[in-house]
Amino acid sequence: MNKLSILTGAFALTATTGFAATVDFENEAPLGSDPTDVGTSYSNGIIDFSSTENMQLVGVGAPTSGFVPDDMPIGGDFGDIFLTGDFDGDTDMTLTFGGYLIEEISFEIADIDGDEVGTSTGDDEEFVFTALKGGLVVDTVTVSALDVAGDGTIASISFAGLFDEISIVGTTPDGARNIGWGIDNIELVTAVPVPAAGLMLLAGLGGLGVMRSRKKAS
Ligand SMILES: [Ca+2]
Ligand SMILES: [Ca+2]
Ligand SMILES: [Ca+2]
Ligand SMILES: [Ca+2]
Repeated sequence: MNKLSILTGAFALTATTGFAATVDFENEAPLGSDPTDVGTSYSNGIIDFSSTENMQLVGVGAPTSGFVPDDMPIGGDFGDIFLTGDFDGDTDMTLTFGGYLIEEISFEIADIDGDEVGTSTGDDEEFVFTALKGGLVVDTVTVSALDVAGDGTIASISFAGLFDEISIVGTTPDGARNIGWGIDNIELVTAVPVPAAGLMLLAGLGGLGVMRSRKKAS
């Protein structure tokens, strides 16, 4: 292992807490239409959302354009606006953070359901949430219609660690169901990487400070 790779490893492993941010899409009010198509890439705050399908900003309440029934989440507060895919077949969405490393994230997903919630059928939705760093998997959470109360209900997902991407993939076993869902209330804390050499320098400066104050006292 050369000097550079040792330093890189230390850089990746050491971090202090940065700033907190929330994205709840309420800054998009009033929507020109319900839904408002935002295409395959969309940014809000430091979060860049991308998908292979068109994404939509959706108004809570009728008309239904995110999930059935009537875009009304149960067990949480989506405010007036949330984000979703295009309600057509399987779904995917990727969140990246403008180059920031993330230390903590939580977000809410509505309507992971199926025809018969709690009963395994080909129509039960299954969502896999993955946190990645540099394209490598850090952690994975799977939530299916069998895990949550279903229709309209909100599931809270959270990750802690160091990562730079969140991937969301929703499928049904038979691939036949159009997946209705929504994401909202994304709260994150960024991380500030500190190289080990920087920490040693800080420790050294701290030591100097102690020596100085001792000198003063004598
Ligand atoms: Ca609506
Ligand atoms: Ca909202
Ligand atoms: Ca539903
Ligand atoms: Ca659904």
